[in-house]
Amino acid sequence: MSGADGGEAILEAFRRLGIDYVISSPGSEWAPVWEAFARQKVDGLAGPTYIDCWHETLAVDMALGYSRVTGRLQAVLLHAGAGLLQGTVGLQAAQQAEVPLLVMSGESLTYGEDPDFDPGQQWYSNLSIVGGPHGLVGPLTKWANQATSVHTLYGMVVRAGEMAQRAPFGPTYLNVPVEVMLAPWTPPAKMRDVPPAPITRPSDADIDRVAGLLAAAEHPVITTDSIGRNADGMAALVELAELVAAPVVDGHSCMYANFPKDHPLYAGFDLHTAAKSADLVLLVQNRVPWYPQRSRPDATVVAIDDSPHKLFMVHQSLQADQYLEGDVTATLRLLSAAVRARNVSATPRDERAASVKRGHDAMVDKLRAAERKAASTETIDPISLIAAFNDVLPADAVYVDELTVHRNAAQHHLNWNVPQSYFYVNGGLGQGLGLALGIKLALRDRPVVLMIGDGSFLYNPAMQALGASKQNDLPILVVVFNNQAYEAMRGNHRRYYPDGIAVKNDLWHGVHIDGPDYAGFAKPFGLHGERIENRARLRGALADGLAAVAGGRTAILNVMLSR
Ligand SMILES: Cc1ncc(C[n+]2csc(CCOP(=O)(O)OP(=O)(O)O)c2C)c(N)n1
Ligand SMILES: [Mg+2]
Repeated sequence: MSGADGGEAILEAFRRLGIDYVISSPGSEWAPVWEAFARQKVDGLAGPTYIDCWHETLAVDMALGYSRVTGRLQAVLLHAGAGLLQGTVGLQAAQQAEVPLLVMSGESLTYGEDPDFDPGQQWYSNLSIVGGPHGLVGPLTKWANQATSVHTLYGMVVRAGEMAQRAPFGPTYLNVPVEVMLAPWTPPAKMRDVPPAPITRPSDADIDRVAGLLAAAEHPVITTDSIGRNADGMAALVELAELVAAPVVDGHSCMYANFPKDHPLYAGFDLHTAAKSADLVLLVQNRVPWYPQRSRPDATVVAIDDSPHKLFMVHQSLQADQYLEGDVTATLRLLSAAVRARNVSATPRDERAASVKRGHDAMVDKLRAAERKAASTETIDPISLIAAFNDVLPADAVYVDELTVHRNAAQHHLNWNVPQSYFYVNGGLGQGLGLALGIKLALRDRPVVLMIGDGSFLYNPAMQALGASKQNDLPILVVVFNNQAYEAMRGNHRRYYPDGIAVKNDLWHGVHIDGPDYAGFAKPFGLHGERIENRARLRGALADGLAAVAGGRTAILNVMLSR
């Protein structure tokens, strides 16, 4: 590799880390990496694909979406401090979703004082950050630092990537000075392909102790927020739940399709009721089981997580009696094997399964009754919209959820039954479009539906995302749940001031949105758009949108809701 410099060191590190995509919202510091990408192409080398985005939020969120599906590390290149700051909402979302991500941006060390090198006067006049850009993102990352020299650069990129992929999973950040990237680089004599992070697991003794609790429990309950983060997490949870006939409840901060909705052991979202008579509760990757925290039932509580105490939370009250720490899917498989070895007696288990099924059937009857009621008007109730998804979209559709007041209805009524069919958009508003595009990048054969509030849509870099959808051939179905308001703000105002002046006089602040024609944004990009006001048109409009997506064009459906 004669003539190689720090840019080549970075790309070689990405190759060795097995990174698929380098997603960037560009800045002038990246010329050395672009040079290395040009060399990769000219020399016909295998390596990551480079994607340019028109906004940093979008770049981080696309990488985040891809990693939330694949669990695999991707790289994001942003610009200096300013671009990094635009990406920080996505960075916080990655931290909270515990997704491995390697984010980098640059600075200059010489500011024009080196007579032999002009980095560009912008670094001197505008771009410097006192303390370095890594100082901006310390609290949002697992590790943030400056690359100290071209000699350490390759190793630091590899290490930052390796760290991001170990529990607690999360983003790491490297500030790479321009001078470091431009310096000649001699590759180390030995370079290795980075092995995947090992699967960690609890001890046999700990597994056996919890298997004993499960075998002896009369009313075990399982609750999870995000076992669906692991591609085979759902199957592992089904196996264990069936072995002990435990109802499975989605937690307050349900982020994924964790358990098939049509499974007779699926018990909805009400942990408080489900756990009332429980003698054993398994928290399976559930970081916020009790709210309020005093609602913890009088049961033995076992927390199962790769890192139960979340470093990014200010307060967390698991109140666990026992812990199983390590890879959660592996732990569930080990638990299943240990329970099976104990020969749980069939009679109480089968009676319990029948009782849980009765509860499940009653819950489903209630949901269908609510859907029939919602279908009694000409206007579109949000429940009717979700019921229409269930009717029109295929079973493998992937739902991405950036809803607020309608999230409850979506989570209850959507029929997700296969892994990776639901992704909650965590972090601040404005991440949904990028996340959905990144998910589509990873799941090209499945239809991806973004459910998004009208207010949330306006927080997104929408133009930039529609451009990225077109440029990268990532067609998605965007459905705007349009209630012409930040309705959540009104709800909260009412909760704090139920008899207040605003309620009495119907005088609201922070609520009204005089929004644009959301479907109209499709036109400049040659995409599909429709505004839907009538329930009778709903299924047809969804089918047309889906057909546009199948034909390679993103569709925006602006659905006017009655509430
Ligand atoms: C970045 C960011 N800014 C502000 C908020 C506060 N916030 C939460 S919900 C919401 C309103 C969202 O409006 P919309 O998507 O229309 O949902 P609706 O309230 O109508 O259900 C706002 C402003 C936020 N969550 N994130
Ligand atoms: Mg709204």
